Amino acid sequence: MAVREILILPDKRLRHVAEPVKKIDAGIRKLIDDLFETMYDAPGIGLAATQIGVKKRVFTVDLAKKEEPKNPQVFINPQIVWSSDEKATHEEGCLSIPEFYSEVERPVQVKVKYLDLEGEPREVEANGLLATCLQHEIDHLYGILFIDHISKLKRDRVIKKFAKAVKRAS
Ligand code: GNR
Ligand code: NI
Repeated sequence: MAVREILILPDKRLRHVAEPVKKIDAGIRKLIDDLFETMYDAPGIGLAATQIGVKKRVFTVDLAKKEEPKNPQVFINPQIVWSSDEKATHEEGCLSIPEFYSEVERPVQVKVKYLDLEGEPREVEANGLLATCLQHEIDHLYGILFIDHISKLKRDRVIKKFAKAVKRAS
């Protein structure tokens, strides 16, 4: 297990599109271990392989609160197969855009098909925070960030701020 480096905006690799996992082998299991360790270390409630520079359709989630027992969940080759017409707005953040938070409107409910760690097909119907998180993580696998869902004015402002931070550091 290893804590991996989380890519930060404007890293271009955050815009890469991930490829489906063909076989759940030792390499994929190691990737999943690293995703969990990196996610818990951050800490965050979800982490997509894209965020550690791996172009594979995998992400981890744990929505358990600090005082609750851990609830590690892994989603391999996830796909949204249904989303509600009803939308809701929730505040989102992202480990790849540290300390920036904004309200995002998304479908309230989604149905997601995916493979579990054993390669078994599964389906989950989610609402609330899990629905938000699943959509946020699946977006990452397509190179989409939550700032792509906010106003252009706000998005340009945050992109500019992170671009400046890179210049100052070099
Ligand atoms: O830790 C995270 N919190 C969060 C809060 C609201 C909506 C989405 C998220 S996901 C984020 C971790 C992350 O960046 N996952 O990609
Ligand atoms: Ni994120």
